[in-house]
Amino acid sequence: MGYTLGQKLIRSHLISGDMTPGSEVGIRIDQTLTQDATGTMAYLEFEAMGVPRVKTELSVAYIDHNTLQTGFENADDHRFIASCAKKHGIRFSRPGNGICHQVHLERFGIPGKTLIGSDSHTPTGGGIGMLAMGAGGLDVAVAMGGGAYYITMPQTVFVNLTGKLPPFVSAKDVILKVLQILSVKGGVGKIIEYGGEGVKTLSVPERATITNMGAELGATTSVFPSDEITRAFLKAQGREDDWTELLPDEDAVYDRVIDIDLSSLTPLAAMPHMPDNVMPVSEIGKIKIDQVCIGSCTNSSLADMLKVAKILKGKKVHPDVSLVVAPGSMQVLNMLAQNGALSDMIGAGARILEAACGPCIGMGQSPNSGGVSLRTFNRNFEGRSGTADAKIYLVSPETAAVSAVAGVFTDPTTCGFDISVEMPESFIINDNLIEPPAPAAEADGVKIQYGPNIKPFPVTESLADDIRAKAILKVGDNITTDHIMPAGAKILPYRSNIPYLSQFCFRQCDGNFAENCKREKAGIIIGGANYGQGSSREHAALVPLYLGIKAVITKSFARIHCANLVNAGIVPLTFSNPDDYGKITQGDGLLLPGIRERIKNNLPVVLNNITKDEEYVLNCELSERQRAIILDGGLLNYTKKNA
Ligand code: MIC
Ligand code: SF4
Repeated sequence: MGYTLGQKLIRSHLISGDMTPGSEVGIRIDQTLTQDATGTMAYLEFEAMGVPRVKTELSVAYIDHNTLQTGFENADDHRFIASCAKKHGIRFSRPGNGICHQVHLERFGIPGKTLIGSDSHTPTGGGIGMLAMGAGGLDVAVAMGGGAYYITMPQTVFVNLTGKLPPFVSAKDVILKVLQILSVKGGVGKIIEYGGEGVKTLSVPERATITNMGAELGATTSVFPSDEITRAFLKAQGREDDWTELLPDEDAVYDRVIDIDLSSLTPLAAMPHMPDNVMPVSEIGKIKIDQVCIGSCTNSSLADMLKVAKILKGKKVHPDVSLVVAPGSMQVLNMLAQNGALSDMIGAGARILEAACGPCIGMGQSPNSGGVSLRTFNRNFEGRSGTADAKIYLVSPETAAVSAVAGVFTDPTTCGFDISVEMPESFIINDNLIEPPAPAAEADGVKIQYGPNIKPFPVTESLADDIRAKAILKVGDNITTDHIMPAGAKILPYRSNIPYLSQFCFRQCDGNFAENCKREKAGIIIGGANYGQGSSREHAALVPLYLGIKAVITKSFARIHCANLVNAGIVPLTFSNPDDYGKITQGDGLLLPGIRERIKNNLPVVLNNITKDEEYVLNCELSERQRAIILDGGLLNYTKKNA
């Protein structure tokens, strides 16, 4: 029996475990990336581990999220990260150089290598055949220190692509189709592997759009084969030597096969407020729009931007629409400037932003009250844009640009514009915004620069014998980490200040959450299915930890968030009978008797509802390693103890 491509990549990096789906495997990590919103914490954790230099083949620290600099906080954090990078052997991608995933694909990604990043869209690298995964900051810190990264061995879904995309239908429509089929929880515990004849018709940026937004499926990662198209992309980046061919075995066995005929696809949109709430653009109707945002790690490649510029050339952005464009990297922006496409965008009335995440994470450009915003981004969770009642639709660059001119939601296949663009044979190679680390011999002399916004992270304690606390909060299905720990311009600058962040925790679900926690000093959260979907931010675990959350009991968890809870020493549990979820009311007094002994000895966990005088059986689906981490009170304690 042959191997899938994902299995081959895992096999070539396997450190521990057996590759049976569902069991834990430890993987050697070749490359890491961090971004600044999660990076400050990751480097504080790395510092706490006391490892002088990273042990990976390559580690890169990007600044791309917190670039607004409305106060000293961001700039201080940039300096802190820059000094850590210099000292510990990490490359530093300065603000303005672009979004981590776009830059990493252009300048550093290598087919066949493993990559983990403290950002959930790290699977973008799967577009060139990397095994690339999002992880919590602490997991990235451990990998930088030479430790393995642990995942539950995934199943594989094979997406068999045939045909060729029609004009005006794009890679974004492919991944929206997959989201429509699988939903935001359909990828949990799975690798989504793309193959079939249709793959040959997709360029690397198109593949990367698809693997990027595989994060919204909850998938462990997504991957494309590395072929001649990958080679041509790397050659254009001056990196042909980094190329190797990577294909699945011909007799590979997949757990599920999904057939998609690219030629049958039409433009799609994810309606407010979930990426899997997908409808054909042609059926949405001519809704009046207020804003269009083009960019983000999903759709900010040169190819995307050139198509947008071609649509805008010689036209005028509708007077009722604000169009903003954020190219994905310095390379993309520079090339747009050089070939005149930037002028076409500016001339039409586009507002050009720096190469960064920007509006995707609510860092500016919040829509007007109740505004309709079409975005080429990957997440449209309620409130994420910074305007609580805005309606965000996720679309392709083609749909976005055509609609910006029309002023109403428009199916681009009906516009009759010409969008044929020619891709250059080579890209501008200019790494002026990437700083190398100090040579090892000089590293000792580099001083880490801490700003006043950096506060120590919460102290964790080893697991108590029993947990007794109220059901401090009860929430429904598909709760995102944006619900748990919101981002946006007012909050994101405080990612290294957990006490300050804590006042915003769960604000959208229960405005009194933080106060209740402070009064009770301990709490248990009750959640529905796919709890913690979305980002990799470990703050969604560290802040609840700071507020005294001891356990989270749900119908099911999203992968990265569950790992972050374990790393923080918070016990993740699931209902053995999902109906028991309905029996608990917020405020009920709960007891997890003998939890320490039960976790230690891998015995069934029971939950006493003291208020209702009921008992429920819970699952604790943790590996032996994870149980040990929980007993020690989190990964940092565990790592120090076992170092
Ligand atoms: C996001 O898109 O939600 C983010 C901001 O990039 C996060 C990381 C973070 O919260 O810092 C992610 O996707 O992991
Ligand atoms: Fe940045 Fe948005 Fe991508 Fe997150 S999803 S890395 S905020 S561009």
